[in-house]
Amino acid sequence: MYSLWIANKNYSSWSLRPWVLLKVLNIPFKEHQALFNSGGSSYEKFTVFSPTGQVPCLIDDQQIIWDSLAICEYIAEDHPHVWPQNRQARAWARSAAAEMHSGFLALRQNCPMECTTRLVMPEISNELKKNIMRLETLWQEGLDKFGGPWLAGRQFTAVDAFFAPIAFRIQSYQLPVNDLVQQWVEQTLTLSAMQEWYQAASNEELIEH
Ligand SMILES: N[C@@H](CCC(=O)N[C@@H](CS)C(=O)NCC(=O)O)C(=O)O
Repeated sequence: MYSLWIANKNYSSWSLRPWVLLKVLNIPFKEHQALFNSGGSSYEKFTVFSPTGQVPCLIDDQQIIWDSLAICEYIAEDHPHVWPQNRQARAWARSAAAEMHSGFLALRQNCPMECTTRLVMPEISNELKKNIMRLETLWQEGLDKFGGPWLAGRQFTAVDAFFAPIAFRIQSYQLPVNDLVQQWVEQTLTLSAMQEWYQAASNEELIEH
């Protein structure tokens, strides 16, 4: 069985991606949690199981996979429904997930994932506005092309998992998004896997940054 190492559910957006994917697709795994050190790096603690000193990290027998995108691709080799069946949808989903993996910097930096936080952003920078507009364009395109209700079609796939932390961020910072994105946010937040994550995040001790 897969072993998935994650950090604090309240903060670790990268951990959420493979975790929610495995949960929603009902793929069995054993969860291991290593909590962030407060006020400093967790590198020493995390290198015990992860070569980069970062989470998430998947262990499958002797095989170690240490990056959220690589983890989803590894799981997809055993479980092809991680990505959409349709080739066009799969190409789109992979592109959008990769874009999330390497982009959306303003969104990540200005609105770090803190599931239990609620605050209104005093100001939305131009860079953040551009990221929000890009989300809206992606949503329009995915839902128009593949028919929804998930980003690349009828099933929740890895592209939805990659954007799942955005649902918590939009909720926490009350970001102004159009109805299409808001609807996806609501359906994502009501998934039992997301509620389980949120509940566990609420029970964790808060870390002072
Ligand atoms: N590209 C990596 C990024 C992983 C990453 O940045 N993880 C953060 C936590 S969400 C981490 O482990 N940070 C270590 C620390 O804060 O000491 C991935 O996709 O898995």
